[in-house]
Amino acid sequence: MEKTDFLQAAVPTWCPGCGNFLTWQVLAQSLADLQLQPAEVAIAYDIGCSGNMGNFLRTSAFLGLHGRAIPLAVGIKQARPDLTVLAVGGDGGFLAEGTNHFIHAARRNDDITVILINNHLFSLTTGQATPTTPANLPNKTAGLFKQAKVLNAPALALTAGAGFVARAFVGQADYGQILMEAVRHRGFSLVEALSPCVTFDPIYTFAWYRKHIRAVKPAADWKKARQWAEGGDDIIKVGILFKQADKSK
Ligand SMILES: Cc1ncc(C[n+]2csc(CCOP(=O)(O)OP(=O)(O)O)c2C)c(N)n1
Ligand code: SF4
Repeated sequence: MEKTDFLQAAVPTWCPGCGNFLTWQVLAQSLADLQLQPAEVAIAYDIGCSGNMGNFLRTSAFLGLHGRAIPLAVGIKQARPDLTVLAVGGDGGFLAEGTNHFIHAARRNDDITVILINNHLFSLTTGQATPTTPANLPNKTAGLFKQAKVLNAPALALTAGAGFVARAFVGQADYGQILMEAVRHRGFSLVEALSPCVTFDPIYTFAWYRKHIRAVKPAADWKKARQWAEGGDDIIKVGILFKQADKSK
């Protein structure tokens, strides 16, 4: 298979420069490199800018309700265990509306790959705060809620018992390798994709990420992974933070 076999003819409607373009292209390439056929892959999409990817990737797809892509993916996998099943959505969909599904799919070790495209905002609805919005990021709901603690997707997945947890900046050279490893993993796998929203986020830009990410080597040490997930000092650890042997069998 070629990357183009996984791409629809439609031109994406994202803002020029949006990080979603990279996930779209890199995921298509990764699925082709995994030697999968488009019909062997089913992707459940959330509602949001990220979820619009369902219109531009050529696989079996289900564009569901906001916050519900993960249970859709779980249901697809249960009905068709032969398929490679992914859920693609935003930090709003997976960590606000659908947090419960995220936690329980990780806890149950459902055999799906979750690509959580973290742009720090509810972007399709023009930039309100989600549970991942840093306190310093201007947004349309600033002042309404105190962001006492932001949710950290890799840390939450680790706490819930996920066996494969990764974080990647969408512009890093090995993003595709990380996606491929996540899809290969049997059991629940998470890739938090750090993806700039060039329209509503003036701080966490491509340039910002290039200065602040540090790659780590894949580990099987849960405590270390938890530390890497939490980070600190404005340095964000990227790579496969945690990978344990297949628990799904
Ligand atoms: C149940 C439900 N609640 C709220 C909405 C409104 N809504 C549509 S898109 C969206 C924001 C999506 O944000 P996120 O999941 O972070 O994805 P992004 O657009 O940032 O990629 C919201 C709140 C909805 N469609 N359905
Ligand atoms: S609003 Fe942000 S996330 Fe949505 S398409 Fe534009 S740049 Fe991308």
